[in-house]
Amino acid sequence: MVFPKDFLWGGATAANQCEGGYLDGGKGLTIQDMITGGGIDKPRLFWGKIDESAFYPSHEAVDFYHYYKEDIRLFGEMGFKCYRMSISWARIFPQGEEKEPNEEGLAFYEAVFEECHKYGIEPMVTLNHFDMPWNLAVKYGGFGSRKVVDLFVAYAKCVMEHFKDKVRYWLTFNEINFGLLEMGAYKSLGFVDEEDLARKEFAPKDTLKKDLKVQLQAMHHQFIASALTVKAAHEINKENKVGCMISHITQYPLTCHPKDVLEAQRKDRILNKFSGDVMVLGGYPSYMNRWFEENGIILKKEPGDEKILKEGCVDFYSFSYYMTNCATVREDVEQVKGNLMGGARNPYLETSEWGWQIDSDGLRYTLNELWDRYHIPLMIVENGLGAPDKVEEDGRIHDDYRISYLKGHVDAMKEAILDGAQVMGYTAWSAIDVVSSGTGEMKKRYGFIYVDRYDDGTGDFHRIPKDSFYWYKKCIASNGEVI
Ligand code: BGP
Repeated sequence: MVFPKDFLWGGATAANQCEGGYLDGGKGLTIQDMITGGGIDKPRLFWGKIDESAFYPSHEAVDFYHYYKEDIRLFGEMGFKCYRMSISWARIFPQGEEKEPNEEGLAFYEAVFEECHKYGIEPMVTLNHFDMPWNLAVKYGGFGSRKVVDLFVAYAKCVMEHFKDKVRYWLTFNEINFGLLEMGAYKSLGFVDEEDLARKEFAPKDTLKKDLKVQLQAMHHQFIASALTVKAAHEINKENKVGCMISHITQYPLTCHPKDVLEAQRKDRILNKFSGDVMVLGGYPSYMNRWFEENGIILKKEPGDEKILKEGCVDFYSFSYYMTNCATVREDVEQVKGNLMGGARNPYLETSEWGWQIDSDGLRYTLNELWDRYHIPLMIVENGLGAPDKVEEDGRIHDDYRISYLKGHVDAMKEAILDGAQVMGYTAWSAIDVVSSGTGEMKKRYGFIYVDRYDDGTGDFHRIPKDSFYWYKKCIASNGEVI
């Protein structure tokens, strides 16, 4: 058997994309509650307040808030060993800065964890998956302010204490490297862009943000918040394991021209490796010095920050993996879209309907690279295919395209383990259909379970296991041997 016997097979979701119940149980507004649904060519709208006549996908999402028992039962039926989910900060501290937590919010997650344990499912909790309380974004400019570090750490400590007997695995920030990009400035760092507000459109580009100085300072605050959380997690329960979570968009040189090879290395360092190096190795890598200098970035650090980073190294490296991109110094090449950012088209790869390049071999390559670099357990906490599934006449969803995508990636993981990488788990994105993070659509489905919910707000939320549900069940039952 190639996969270790305690391998964490499962699926992932995020609170803002699945829960709904956006004001239920005393929850406060989050930055996600303020942007409307969109589509691949349809911008999402943003007024900085809620317009009752518009459709906001996070408000009801797929109503996990009320369906969690049924959903977790289905996860149990698939044989999940692990369910990666997130706690919504604003369910616990509605404005982000109360002195006491909201008991109803804690009770909701308590019930969710109990349900997981009933089926032998280990919860893995992301503390912040793109849904900062709206109040913190408006009042403090999100992580731009050092004050938000304290507020985040207070929240993290509160939930880690409260659930210390129920949760072993924690992730601090989802795709922390996203903060470098223009899109991530809002979702990850909590910056409200005056230009977006003025044109009433949430339309950030998938490029590096122009205001890198402010962004890097905010990311520094996140790194400090994350390191303090890791330290606290170990003090609260020495069995706790905390991971970083990086969106790893592996970069290949488009050609073997040495300039393209260097360009791929440059992009890989800035976009992928930088955040992981800080969180795993406990300090800023030297290759960033030059880039900081060239971009006029001088971080404001407090005395003791270096020590905090050193003492707050993560226990495992987790990442999302959807695709690879090509890097080149040439400008006249065809581009493709992507998860967080695009790149040059790879002529050897097919793309999904949303233009993301599918590359299972790239996962093997990435796992090997990461293992060689860090030598700590690796976990793929997101991987999957967004597709517009259809309920067929027989009432079922025949998503063989998704099965083939997942098969390829499970097989790649197996090869990487044989190559010598230590991989501790795999939670596919997504456990159940959820609202898409990028476009805010329901049409872009990833789940093993179909949800009757559509982009015009119709649907009765009933659940239907897809063909991939039964495929994954067999895969898990055989510990990855039958795929
Ligand atoms: C990652 C996010 C997820 C998820 C996924 C798929 O960046 O962590 O929240 O949604 O991408 O992206 P999308 O939903 O835009 O297709």
